Amino acid sequence: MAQQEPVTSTVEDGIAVIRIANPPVNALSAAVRGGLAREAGAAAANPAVRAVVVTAEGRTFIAGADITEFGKPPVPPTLPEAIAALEDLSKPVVAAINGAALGGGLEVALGCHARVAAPSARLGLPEVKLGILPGAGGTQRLPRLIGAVPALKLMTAGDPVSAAEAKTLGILDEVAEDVVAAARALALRLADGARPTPASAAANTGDREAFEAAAAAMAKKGAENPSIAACIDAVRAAFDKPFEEGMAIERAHFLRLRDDPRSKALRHAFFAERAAARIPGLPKGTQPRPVARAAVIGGGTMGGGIAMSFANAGIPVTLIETSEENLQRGLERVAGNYATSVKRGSLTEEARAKRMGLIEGRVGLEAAAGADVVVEAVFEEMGLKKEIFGKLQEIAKPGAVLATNTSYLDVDEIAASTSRPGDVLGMHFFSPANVMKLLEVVRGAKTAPDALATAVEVGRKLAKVPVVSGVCHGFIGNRMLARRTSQAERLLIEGALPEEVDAALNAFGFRMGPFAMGDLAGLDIGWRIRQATGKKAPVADALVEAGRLGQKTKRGYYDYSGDGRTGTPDPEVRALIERVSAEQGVTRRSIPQQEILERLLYPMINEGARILEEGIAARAGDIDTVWLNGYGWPAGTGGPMFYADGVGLPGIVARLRDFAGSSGDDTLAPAALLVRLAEEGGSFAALDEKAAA
Ligand code: TC6
Repeated sequence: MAQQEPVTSTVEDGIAVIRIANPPVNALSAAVRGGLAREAGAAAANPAVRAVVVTAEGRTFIAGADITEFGKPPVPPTLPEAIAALEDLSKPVVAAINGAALGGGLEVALGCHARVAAPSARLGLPEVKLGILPGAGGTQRLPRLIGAVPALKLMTAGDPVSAAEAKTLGILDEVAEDVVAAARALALRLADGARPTPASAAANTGDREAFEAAAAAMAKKGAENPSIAACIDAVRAAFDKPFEEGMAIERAHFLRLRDDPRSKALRHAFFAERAAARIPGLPKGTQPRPVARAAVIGGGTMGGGIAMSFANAGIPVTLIETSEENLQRGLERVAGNYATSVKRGSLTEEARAKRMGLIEGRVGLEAAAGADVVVEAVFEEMGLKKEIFGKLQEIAKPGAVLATNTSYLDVDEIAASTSRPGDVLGMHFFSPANVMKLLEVVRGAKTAPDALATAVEVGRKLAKVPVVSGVCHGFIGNRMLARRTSQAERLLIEGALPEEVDAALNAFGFRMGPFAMGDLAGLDIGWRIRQATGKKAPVADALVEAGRLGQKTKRGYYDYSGDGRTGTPDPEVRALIERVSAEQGVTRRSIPQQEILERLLYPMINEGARILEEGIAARAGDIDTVWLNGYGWPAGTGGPMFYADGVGLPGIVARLRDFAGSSGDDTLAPAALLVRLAEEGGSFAALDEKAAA
């Protein structure tokens, strides 16, 4: 079947309206770029055309370059060429921005001679989030149009702004409900007057010193993030060089960054996150159940954070506790969190009042009766959870989704305590729940398809990144984390120190290593779980037994007696670790950083492979999405499974065999799937592609 032409134009009353229709988001594919250049040429050649309007169909104006084309052989025209075809027209060209104008989409608009946007439109240059920089003139036109400092801020933050903000910044000429009508009117006015100055020739770059100060303030970020450094360099050229030279500098940065492994990893993360939203095995036409109201059982830190997530999304929520006293404590914590946000300037007083108004506190489970989704967030105790779900079967209204926020307990066992297991599933939020993006949605053996679809949809409404997991101890994230935790403990016993282990992960890109993280979370959490499950971790147990619970007691793996938050290595801990090594009959040795890294990461990758072969996760990309959004895995390496492909699976298999052999720990032996992929020359990415086809 012939592909429908994605760019068309009609001429009416002297105006050519060029329309882009390339669903789902009007990305700038080769056909769109070619269509824009062709229609620009047609408008130039048609004497009946006095002015041009560029607009698009659907909710988006243009979401940017077609990211799926990166890494494939280039097809002309390039985007800068297509934009030049519009900008170079001697007739005025007005962008009618009907929805999001992102990346190359905003660059198309900047190549037009004027811009009108719908009030709901959002405009931004998110390229840094993909490890690149605006590569179609954004770094040259935007500074010339609105000033180098605001332009640099916009492109280095990567977050879009509203139409109203864009108008204030000077990106837009008008904001109007009927963008095409407003753009037509503006285009005619421009056709009657002098030719407007294109952004490439505008002279608003502004004060050089202010720019250098802004650039200096970003120097640290620039050192960590090559995209930011490139943005600074390219925008500087807007002061120093003619437009064409600036364009060449931008292009060189763009091509270099696009082909860098870091950008490939970030693009993988983008698509993996979107693929995770597709739930495999749902019957066709499964619709989520309507959700107008939520209830959260348990007003602790977690429950309060979950209630805030609902309120932040505009969903009324009942926070339920067992006593008036606990309820007040929970509500006060929530109120305190919001007050802090107002103080920091990240929340307006009006929004705070609205959100608090959506949270109703109640004592007693009966208050869950009106909710369409109930999230239980009480202690990790199976007996307690079963009791609550047993009661909920009577209290919750028919069709309500009954979710547990357990982080490792058996969701099927919880479901079995009700007469409606089809409504039961896990919604595993990450702490702090109002901030962290990840939501593991745990699909029980009896979870109804529409209950599952509801939980995923609710997750999206809460601005979370939902990933579906099957039932197993710890689900996707914590099950893999457990492998890292036990290796971290082993490394201490064999000869490493906490600061060496943490440093290896910091060097890899994690903000926090396992021990700094443990101290922050509280070492008693893991200790309690080990007590309940009969597991041992000699070093961690000894620390807890010595009253070293982490930051909250000012002592854990590190000493926090300074400011309470900065840990320093503690000779007492070293002595304690050396004592445990001696007790275990281990002769301590110095362990190189690379070995530490491999010991921490490869067993996690191995567990990820088992999670895949058991069908707990549907895709390797889902595992990456979990780690990128819930555990601070460094984005530039794409997540554990993507990283494993890059390292090479045969090498990982060989190392795991070494580890298993030298430790006698069978859990370190490579998973069958990992071995098979390594032997076949396969990869996790190829496995996902095959599954998607
Ligand atoms: C750039 O512009 C560089 C220019 C220089 C060139 C020289 N390409 O997010 P959703 C797909 S870099 C290809 O679920 P939403 C997406 O994969 C780019 N595909 O929808 C999904 O496909 P699926 C700078 C894309 O309504 C479908 O569209 N731009 C692209 O929640 C729906 O997406 C950006 O970084 C793309 N550019 O959000 C913007 N974008 O259904 C990236 C989306 O097969 N995009 N898809 O899974 C977004 O931020 C969001 O998609 C959105 C819409 C806000 C546009």
